[in-house]
Amino acid sequence: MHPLAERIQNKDIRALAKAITMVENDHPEKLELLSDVFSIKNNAHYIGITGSPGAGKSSLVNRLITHVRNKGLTIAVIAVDPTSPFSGGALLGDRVRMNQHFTDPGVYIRSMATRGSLGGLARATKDAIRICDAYGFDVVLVETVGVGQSELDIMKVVDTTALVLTPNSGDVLQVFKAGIMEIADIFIINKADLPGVEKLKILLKDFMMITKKEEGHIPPIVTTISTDNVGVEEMWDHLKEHHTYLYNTDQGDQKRQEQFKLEVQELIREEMWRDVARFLDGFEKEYTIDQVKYKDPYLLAANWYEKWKQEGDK
Ligand SMILES: Nc1nc2c(ncn2[C@@H]2O[C@H](COP(=O)(O)OP(=O)(O)O)[C@@H](O)[C@H]2O)c(=O)[nH]1
Ligand SMILES: [Mg+2]
Repeated sequence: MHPLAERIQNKDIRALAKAITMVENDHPEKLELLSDVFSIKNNAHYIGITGSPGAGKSSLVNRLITHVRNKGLTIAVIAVDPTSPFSGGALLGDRVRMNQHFTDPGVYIRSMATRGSLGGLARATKDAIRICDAYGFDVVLVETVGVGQSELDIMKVVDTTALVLTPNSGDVLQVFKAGIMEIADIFIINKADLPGVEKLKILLKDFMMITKKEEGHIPPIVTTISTDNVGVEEMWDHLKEHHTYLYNTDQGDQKRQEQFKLEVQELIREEMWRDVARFLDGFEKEYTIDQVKYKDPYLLAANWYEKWKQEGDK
């Protein structure tokens, strides 16, 4: 077994942090480590929290941490920031807010960004989730910053996706366009102290009619006021309920099977892309940018592809 995997299994928190950094940096031993990590996973509940910036995700996560800890469970939180490692602001605010949990060994908080990882942020996030799972956390929660394509990718790797909306913000349409409506397992109307909750509920139900699946889990709508700790228990109960559904029904089984298939495909794609990238790196030196400028891109791509295949056949 990879020494880091062994240390993670023995609850060495520094090994956990180091392993996640290796994943972010696409370390050469990454796949070997992850395969060992996978063999010691403990089946934690993977939860994703998504929603527009300012919807109250971090405030809710903070409340949830306390709630989960009171139930005697441990929790890892991964804050994903696809923009850059320099964004600071939002995450810094989160850190201050979540500060109260920093000395609790049952809580681990980590922010993630891609630093050129080939598989992208969603891939790195999934690997980080697995690492936290292997360490033995009962719950691994991922918080994203917004509702774009990378959020959508990330939400495809968790068990349960909670979508946080706020009354009168108009973010429903944005969320709908991003395709997040379809993958949400739980809708949360946060800031329920503000007017417009009933209107949003009606709107949500309309959208649910459009995106409705033929069978399976019907996403519940939960209202919360995270600043006053209202609705957090209900939110947690619904998250758990969905987890139970995943493990006890055919549809849940099917969903997990789909995710597994997708993941294998993703890993193959990443491996192949690694090859292609290496090839292109070398090949670009032969075709300088000046030569490329006025050439037919289709022809050039076909040309490169042929060369790549020949390389592979050798
Ligand atoms: N009125 C009200 N404000 C809230 C509520 N939840 C969060 N906020 C505020 O909304 C702002 C953004 O919250 P934050 O948790 O950082 O949102 P995030 O960007 O989705 O993580 C903060 O100023 C919070 O205090 C709520 O239930 N009601
Ligand atoms: Mg936040």
